[in-house]
Amino acid sequence: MRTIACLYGPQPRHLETIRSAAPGFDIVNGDESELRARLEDAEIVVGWNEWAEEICLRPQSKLRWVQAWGAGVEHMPLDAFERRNIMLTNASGVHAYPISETVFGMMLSFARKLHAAARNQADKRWAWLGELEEIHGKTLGLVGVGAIGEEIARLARAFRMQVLGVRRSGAPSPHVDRMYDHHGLNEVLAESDFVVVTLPLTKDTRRLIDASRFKHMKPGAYFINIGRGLTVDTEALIEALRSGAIAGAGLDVFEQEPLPESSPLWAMENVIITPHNSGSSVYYDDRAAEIFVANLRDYVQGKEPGRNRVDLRNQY
Ligand code: OXD
Repeated sequence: MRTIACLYGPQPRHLETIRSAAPGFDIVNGDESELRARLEDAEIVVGWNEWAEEICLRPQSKLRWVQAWGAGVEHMPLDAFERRNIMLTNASGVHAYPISETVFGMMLSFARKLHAAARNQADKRWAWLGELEEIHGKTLGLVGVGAIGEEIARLARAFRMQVLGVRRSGAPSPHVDRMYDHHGLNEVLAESDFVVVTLPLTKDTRRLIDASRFKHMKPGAYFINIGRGLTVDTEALIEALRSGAIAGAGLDVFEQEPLPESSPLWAMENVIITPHNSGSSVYYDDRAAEIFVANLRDYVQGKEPGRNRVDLRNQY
């Protein structure tokens, strides 16, 4: 029997829609031992993890399509998928609302010093924080404009921000005032009051933001990373913060996660740290399931899944 294995633990309402989209498929979503026992037979796998990878890449595996439950696919065996002609789709787009809200939370905190007030509150300290900044009218530089960057740009309009963007294709986007390809990165860094990195991790983006990029940033600017920690040279970031070359950083992702206790970033007053949860949302599974079920309907009709196909060579 044709089998779908769900590694992410679907809720009953999602199981219902999966069943009605793929009549005749057997759906396995039990505990780990049941999944391990049935995974070799699965034609479709939803979600991914290390032990599933070992089983799914065995020679006898029937795997044809993986629907990843996250957006980043750098931890997946993309070369093996390509060799074995396995399709990969991801959950890109699901993060646009939650991550853009986190980004605005960080920008507003820095401008209005909410993070400093929260620290004072923890010490029951009533302390005047000086004249506060605004994000209104500031320049926002988005590095890696995909679904998340587009949503951040749309919201930035409400604050009358000027929005600059960088993306591989350089293709324009309705809410980005000026879009560049990667040749324009330094120009965007030099003009922006807030730089927001939403890059996936690929061979081209690994440590793209290094010491020389921080040198291009406008003095007094803020740096936010909600993409992948390995796109940034952490030592260079720490140095830019220590020297005052940049005013602060909002970080959801790190080269090493969890961020080690020994990291100097923890103690820096101009740093806001969140534990790689900016994409978290109570609506996450509903949105990801909607993408999967739309793809499943295509697949069952003998078509290729139409939403969020990952280009295995480009790694996103
Ligand atoms: C993802 C993430 O890749 O949240 O989905 O980091």
